[in-house]
Amino acid sequence: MQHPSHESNNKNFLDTIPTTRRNFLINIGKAGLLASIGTFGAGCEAVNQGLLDRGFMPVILDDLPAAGLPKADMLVHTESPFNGEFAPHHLNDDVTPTERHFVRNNSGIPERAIKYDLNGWKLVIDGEVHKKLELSMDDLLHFPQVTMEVVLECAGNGRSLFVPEVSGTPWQRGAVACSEWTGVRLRDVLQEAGLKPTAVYTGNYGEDISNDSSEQFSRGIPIEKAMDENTLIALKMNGGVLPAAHGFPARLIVPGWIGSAMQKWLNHIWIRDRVHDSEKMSGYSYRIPKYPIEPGNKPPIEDMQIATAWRVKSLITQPQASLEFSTGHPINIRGHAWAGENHIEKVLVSTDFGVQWQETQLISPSNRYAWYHWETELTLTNKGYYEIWARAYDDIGNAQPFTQPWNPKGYLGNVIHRLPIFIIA
Ligand SMILES: Nc1nc2c(c(=O)[nH]1)N[C@H]1C(S)=C(S)[C@@H](COP(=O)(O)O)O[C@H]1N2
Ligand SMILES: [Mo]
Repeated sequence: MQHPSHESNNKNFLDTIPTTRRNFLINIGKAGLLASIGTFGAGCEAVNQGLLDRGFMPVILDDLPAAGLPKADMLVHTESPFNGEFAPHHLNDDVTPTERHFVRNNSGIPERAIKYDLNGWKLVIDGEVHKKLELSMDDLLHFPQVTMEVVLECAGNGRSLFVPEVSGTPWQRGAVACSEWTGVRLRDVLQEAGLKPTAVYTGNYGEDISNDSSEQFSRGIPIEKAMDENTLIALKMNGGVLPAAHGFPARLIVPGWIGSAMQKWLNHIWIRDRVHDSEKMSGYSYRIPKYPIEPGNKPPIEDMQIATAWRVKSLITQPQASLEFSTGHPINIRGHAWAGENHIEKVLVSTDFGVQWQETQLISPSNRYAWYHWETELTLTNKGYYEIWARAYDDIGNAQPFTQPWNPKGYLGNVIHRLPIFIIA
């Protein structure tokens, strides 16, 4: 935990902001590139004036280089909005460097973030509070600053492993990371505003702009989780300024919970007297069936519930998949494990498709909600094709499944990681 003085912190903060860059917006039509328009507002105007065909909306193209995207070695799923992840062997670090953190955007990166522009920015806290707050960055830096490592994982991580296939970004295993986040406890800010007894949920809003007809991306968390000492309004990532792609100037960090709870480009927290009922909290969005369902089946909406904490999970980050090793040569196996609100008890590995399992050495996380590390050494004495399987167990009796239980949107996938290797004579 750090409590730097306001002055030094603020100076650091401004020193690390990169030079101003520009983003742009382009409209792409049936006939290809139609027009280049300076601002999103102008784009909307073009639509309003009927300059664009019906059903033909502007597509926001972020200035990706200005936002530091794509990152080197990234597997890019979509550029607009930008979504990209890393192969597991790129995630071997104990603390994920910023340049290896996946990026998941539902819409365009706000111009303010790309320009690292604090001008006019404030964080509004309103709704079921005694005192509405409008906090500047300076105001936020006056609260005690807290630093912790936190696993951040998209609810759809592992979606590509669902059978039958589900729609949505086909994340493999890399929409997860564990970086170091610094910021203010959300609790401290909510206490300053004074919660009314009617406060039950947050409604989180960011400055991102929607590039289709859907509502602006907004999710929320129960007041109990908002008041947890580990829930942060993060202002820094890995000791540096919060990058544009990761939510400059402020984002929520909601440890143990799915990434969508961690609103980026945060500028408004509406304290609700009911469960937040935005589009992304409703229907099949970020919701899972209340009971196990047959793969391919879609339960009625009333049988869906909000996805919250992650399930027990592990990742093999070493060796890289499909490498060749010689017979009798010891192989170092390493990875991470995490379990949402729970703790990891052990991680076992198998090289014979789950017949026999062996213990690994478990290394405790730096703080609650950071990932655990595990490692072991294996020697295979016969040539052939092998798979290293890793299976994590949490402290309340759960372990990773061998095949992926199914849900309509491919959320909370935690099937065991199978890593192929070849042993040659
Ligand atoms: N404002 C805003 N916040 C957002 C999102 C978004 O599209 N807009 N995506 C969410 C989702 S679904 C995830 S998984 C995380 C991803 O955070 P990252 O891009 O820093 O990895 O941000 C969350 N916060
Ligand atoms: Mo996500």
